[in-house]
Amino acid sequence: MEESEKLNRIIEARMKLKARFEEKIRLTPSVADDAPRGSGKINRHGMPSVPIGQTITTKWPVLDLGYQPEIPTERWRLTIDGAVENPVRLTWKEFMDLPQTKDTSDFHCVTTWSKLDMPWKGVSLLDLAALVHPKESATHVMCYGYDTYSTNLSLEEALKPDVLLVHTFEGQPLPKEHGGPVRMITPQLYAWKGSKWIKRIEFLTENKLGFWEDRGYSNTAYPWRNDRYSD
Ligand SMILES: Nc1nc2c(c(=O)[nH]1)N[C@H]1C(S)=C(S)[C@@H](COP(=O)(O)O)O[C@H]1N2
Ligand SMILES: [Mo]
Repeated sequence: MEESEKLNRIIEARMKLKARFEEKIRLTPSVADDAPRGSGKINRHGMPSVPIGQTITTKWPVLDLGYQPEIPTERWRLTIDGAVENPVRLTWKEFMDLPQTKDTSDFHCVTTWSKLDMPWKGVSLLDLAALVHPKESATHVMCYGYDTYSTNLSLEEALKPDVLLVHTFEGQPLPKEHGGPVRMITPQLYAWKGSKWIKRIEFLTENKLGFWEDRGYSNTAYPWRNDRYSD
């Protein structure tokens, strides 16, 4: 298939997915809360820029499971499978040939630090979904890291336009300690929802719990509701 035709197919599928999830996304708490808890000026999705209980840091702390896998880009692969019409296993080159998105967004860690205005570049999960065509029955994703981490998301959260698989931060390759070569980011949820060293995205037809969600963290993780732990 020609490059331009591939791109057109992704754009067409992206528009259909957008239409399919538009209403659900509009109703998510980080867009629709009428009494969001937090302070500071209102951010681009309508929430106070500093969620309740968070403190701004300019440093960037590192959180992991005590192990930082070393994945050279030649060995890196991204599998996207499960409830999709067209499962793929992408090489680095195939990933970098997909439409690239630049965005500046905020990062809220459940351990109470937030880092604002982080400039990223990567591939949107929406475009990756457009590539694999989620089945009508798909409702969630599970993301897996090379370090055995996992974390789950509903599709109305995962398909927001600022959810990216990033490889570049401040114009430089994403450092290994922060999940390089590629990690996911979820600016409208606590940051544990974004897997570092990402290797697989599995589309699911029902919700399942990831690593932290299974150990008492919230399934939903809404920063403006102080939604840190499951009850
Ligand atoms: N693969 C993987 N992803 C992960 C984690 C992890 O341990 N392994 N920790 C999560 C948590 S709890 C947070 S707050 C962020 C931290 O990202 P950072 O270390 O770049 O600040 O990554 C999330 N993604
Ligand atoms: Mo975290």
